[in-house]
Amino acid sequence: MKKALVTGITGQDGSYLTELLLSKGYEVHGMIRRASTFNTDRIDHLYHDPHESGAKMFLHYGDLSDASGLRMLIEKVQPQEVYNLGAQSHVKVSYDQAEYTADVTGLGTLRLLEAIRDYQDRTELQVKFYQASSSEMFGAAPPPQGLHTPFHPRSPYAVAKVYSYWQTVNHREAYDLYACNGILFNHESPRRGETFVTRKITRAVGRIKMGLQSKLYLGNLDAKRDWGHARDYVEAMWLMLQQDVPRDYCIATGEAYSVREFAERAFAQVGLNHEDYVEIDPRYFRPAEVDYLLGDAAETRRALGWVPKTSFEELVREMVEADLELARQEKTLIAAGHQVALKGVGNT
Ligand code: NDP
Ligand code: GDR
Repeated sequence: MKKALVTGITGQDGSYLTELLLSKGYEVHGMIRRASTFNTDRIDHLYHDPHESGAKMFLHYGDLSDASGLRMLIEKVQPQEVYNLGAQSHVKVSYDQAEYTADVTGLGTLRLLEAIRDYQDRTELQVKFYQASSSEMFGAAPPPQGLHTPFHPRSPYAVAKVYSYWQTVNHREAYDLYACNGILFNHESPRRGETFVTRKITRAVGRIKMGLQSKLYLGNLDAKRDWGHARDYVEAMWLMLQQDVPRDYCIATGEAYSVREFAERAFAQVGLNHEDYVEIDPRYFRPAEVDYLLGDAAETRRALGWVPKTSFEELVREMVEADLELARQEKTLIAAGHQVALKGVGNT
């Protein structure tokens, strides 16, 4: 049985990847951060008490800022594959926490790569490594962006991802590590964090439709993104580690839509006009914006034999339907006298 270690297992991608790996018969070990509240909502449906027979997913405390902890974890788990999905992943937040983002999203990757290199050298057991690289690294480069597009990062987050990208390439070239960068364009789902724009929109659509919210405040509506579905994209991650030779890949749908178009479609799905509800609040503008991301993934698709299964229309529909149901449940709770708070999203 293959063993995989996943950092960022509690995130959107971590949860879908874990489902995929378990379905393929893997034993999955996830690194989670200690928090004063539970942060495992997205993977709770996969959890079995490790004392019971048949448990295939195991969770370990750890943090990308803690090199010795990472080393101990690799030693303990002895994985054949490591997926580094952990990161401070919010672009706007990276402006408020630039150094922290560099530490976790940038240096964290180096700490993990060094732990793997050391383990592999000593044991001669191969560990394949996946790095969650991002289309944000292309930043200001004009579309379409692909493997040959020079990076021009536009945020502390994107700069940290560029650092991790090159550390991954260098570990492959210098130490013969099986290490791949998956440069993934935006991918969303009903499990997307609520401060990313697609989920912020679909959450608001559900709540507005149910009469729980009256307005949706957004920033730059003109930004364009190449949006796919996270469930499809984690398949590409896994495929990258099943090839004979390690290399880098770009994963995208090849279609881009503006934030305004996403909002228009999401509101229209419940019979509402987005113009009646969306207001602009400059606090959501970024010091430097990434205007237009459109992926050129043709070569990667051929190499991996991968195609996205979910269209833009299906993605929006699935997210709106899920958030409508969530708002219905909230309404029922409120009617029963429970307090349901719209969680504070600050300036994100
Ligand atoms: P999420 O923000 O949903 O998840 C991030 C994960 O990283 C969470 O599990 C989080 O833990 C964990 N994490 C945060 N800080 C640390 C830390 N200091 N040490 C260890 N773990 C930490 O991101 P996604 O699932 O959307 O993305 C997965 C990865 O892919 C990220 O690296 C992201 O930057 C990258 N990426 C994402 C794209 C997208 O469109 N979704 C596109 C391209 C790249 P906790 O739950 O405790 O906060
Ligand atoms: P992004 O995603 O920055 O592309 O990073 P996000 O959804 O945060 O922003 C997309 C675009 O929407 C504009 N926007 C807003 N964004 C947010 N969050 N909130 C708003 O109110 C709002 N209004 C307009 C933004 O300015 C931006 O142009 C995501 C993350 O998952 C990264 O980790 C990942 O690497 C990239 O996608 C690819």
